[in-house]
Amino acid sequence: MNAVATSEKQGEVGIITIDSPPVNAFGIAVREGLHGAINAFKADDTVKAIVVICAGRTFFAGADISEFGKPPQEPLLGTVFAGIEDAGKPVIAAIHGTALGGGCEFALVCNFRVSVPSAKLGLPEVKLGLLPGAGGTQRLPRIVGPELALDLMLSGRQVGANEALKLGLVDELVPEGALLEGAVAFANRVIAEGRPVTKVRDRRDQLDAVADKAPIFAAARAKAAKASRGYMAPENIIKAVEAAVTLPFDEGMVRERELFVELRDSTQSAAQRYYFFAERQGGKVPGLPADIALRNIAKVGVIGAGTMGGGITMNFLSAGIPVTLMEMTQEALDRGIGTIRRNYENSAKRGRITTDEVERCMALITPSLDMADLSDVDLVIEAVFERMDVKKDIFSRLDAVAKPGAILASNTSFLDLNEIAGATARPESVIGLHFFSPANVMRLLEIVRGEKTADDVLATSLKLAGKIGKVPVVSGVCDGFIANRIMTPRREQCEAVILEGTPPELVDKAIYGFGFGMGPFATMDLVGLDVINRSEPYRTVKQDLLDAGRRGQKSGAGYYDYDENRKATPSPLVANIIADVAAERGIPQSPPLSQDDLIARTLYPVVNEGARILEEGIAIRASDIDVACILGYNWPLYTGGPMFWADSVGLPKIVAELRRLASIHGPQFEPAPLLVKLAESGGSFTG
Ligand code: 3H9
Repeated sequence: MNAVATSEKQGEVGIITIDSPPVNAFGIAVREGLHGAINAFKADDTVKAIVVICAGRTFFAGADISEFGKPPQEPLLGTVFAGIEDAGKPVIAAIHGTALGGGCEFALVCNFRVSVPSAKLGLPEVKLGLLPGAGGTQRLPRIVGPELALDLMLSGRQVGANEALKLGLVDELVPEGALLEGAVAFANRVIAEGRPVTKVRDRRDQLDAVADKAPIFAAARAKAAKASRGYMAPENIIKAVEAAVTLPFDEGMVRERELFVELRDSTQSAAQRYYFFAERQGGKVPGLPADIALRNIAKVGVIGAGTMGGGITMNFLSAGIPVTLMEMTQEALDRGIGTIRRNYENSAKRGRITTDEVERCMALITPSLDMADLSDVDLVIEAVFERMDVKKDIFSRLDAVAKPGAILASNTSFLDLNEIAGATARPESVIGLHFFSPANVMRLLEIVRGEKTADDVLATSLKLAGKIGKVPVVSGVCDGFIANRIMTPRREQCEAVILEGTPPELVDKAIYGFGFGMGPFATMDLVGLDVINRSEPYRTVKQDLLDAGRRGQKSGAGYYDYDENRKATPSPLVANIIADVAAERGIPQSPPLSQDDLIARTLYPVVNEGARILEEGIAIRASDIDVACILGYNWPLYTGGPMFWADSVGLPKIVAELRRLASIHGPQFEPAPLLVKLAESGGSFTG
């Protein structure tokens, strides 16, 4: 026994309570405590059954993710679990909160599982680039069958207690708030009835239920290839479940271990584990007092009911916060509210929300054509076009009507927030809340801290982000803030290399191959060249394409030609346009770049920009940049984001390549001082 494990006896039932905040992860103290307590009850003949329960907000949240990569310490999880499985007396898991990963696997090792109705179980290891490595891949298929087990382990989704009961994952539900009493009563019944102490490992009924399992594995592979292209963990999970089906239990466990270790030691899993903590870091701002009094946000105003304003509004409605939605004309207001309704109704059609919830959300909107209606809201978010004069006008008028203490936020994606704040007499209450489109779906929220933004305004915004389900990243004021700024060099370099002789389809292939969902040219065609074109002081390919009526997929042609099924093929006409533009601008031609050279050319400058963003103090930490790129630009998560990726590539290699590029293409490639310093001192961005 130790500080985290306490034991007591109620009659013939031994109760072990684990209390290791915040989430009862299986760190060394928990493993030692649990192992010792189980052994003590095993040796105690007066104890006929054992209940394991957790204190605090949740059942075991799985292995301690921060311990991966450190030397293993006995007792290992496998040792603890073996002790439970061989206890020789019934062990009952009493579940509340979430039983995740190793926590769920622990429950599967126990002979019985009881839970409160609000509890959830799941094996989310796939999200950490791992597989359930404490017997989960062998035991879960023995309870729910290989098909559902694959679904649960490949998606990492959680199963509610009611569904778990139906699946046989849980044996009994006990009333909310009475878990211990319910579990002890259950244990007493098991003792009284002399129920056989069966072990999940000894079951084969669910494994043998379907004779031909090949189609199940083929379907899982096909789905994983699409849904998780580039990720290693899904294939190893599938292999482990194949082992569960074909091998005796002990051999299956050996196979699971091999497959687990391969993942655990991979850069991918290191990246995904890093990302787990990175997301949770974003909300932490050094110097912000933990006990700072927050402003109360009970009612919100949104100015602009276009795509952005509408999406922003939905976040608050879904969280039950009323919104006054303001527009210039009745027509724009009606259109915006119509779109919001349609979006909710589509969610209802897909079964994500009920029709009652649609109406509940819609009833929270107060439409308005008059800024004076914003006088009673606690936070206003402006989401109108990106023009400084328009924004300044709105903020000065807003300043006149908003109540004292109201937070005035702009959704600007690149304008100077300090200048906007300067249009008010309360710059301390002005902040940037930069949502990404579609704002009701994308999880990233860049919180832009102006020169004068008050601490309580920042702290309130961080808290609010959590309330509306966003992952916050704090940015200083600069052109493009973190995500848009850091990704600009990728766009610029992709556009540059096609003028030097690498065709767009090769660039797209390289970027897609790196793990992005789409290459930049295919993306521009999807979004519409007219939407993203900007005027430049020189002739551009994009402008020529637009002049030729090639607006992208919607016009049947852009950087590619499209057939009636929107299948893209490279276009000779585009090749000619590119050659013309290059000739007119006197750009020297070279042979097409290789995949590796394309990645270095287009993504090392992103890393370099990240270094500058850190140097300037725009981002608090490198991991915030990674979160912004992964959530804002779909940067492949399994690389950990640009800064983690840079560390895994090796900073000296990146510096050398940037210097080589600078010698050919000019000083914009010169490595940032911070990057050089880290490379020369053996340092890293994220270590
Ligand atoms: C595994 O089990 C492998 C096995 O199959 C095989 C082994 C051989 N470890 O999310 P929150 C921290 S892999 C360490 O904000 P919530 C977290 O960083 C594991 N730390 O709370 C945060 O710290 P801080 C499989 C952990 O209420 C604090 O706890 N399990 C762990 O919103 C609060 O977290 C998983 O993948 C951990 N396992 O959500 C489950 N979990 O306060 C991962 C959390 O310093 N965890 N922390 O920022 C979760 O999904 C959520 O944390 C949970 C609570 C739903 C439990």
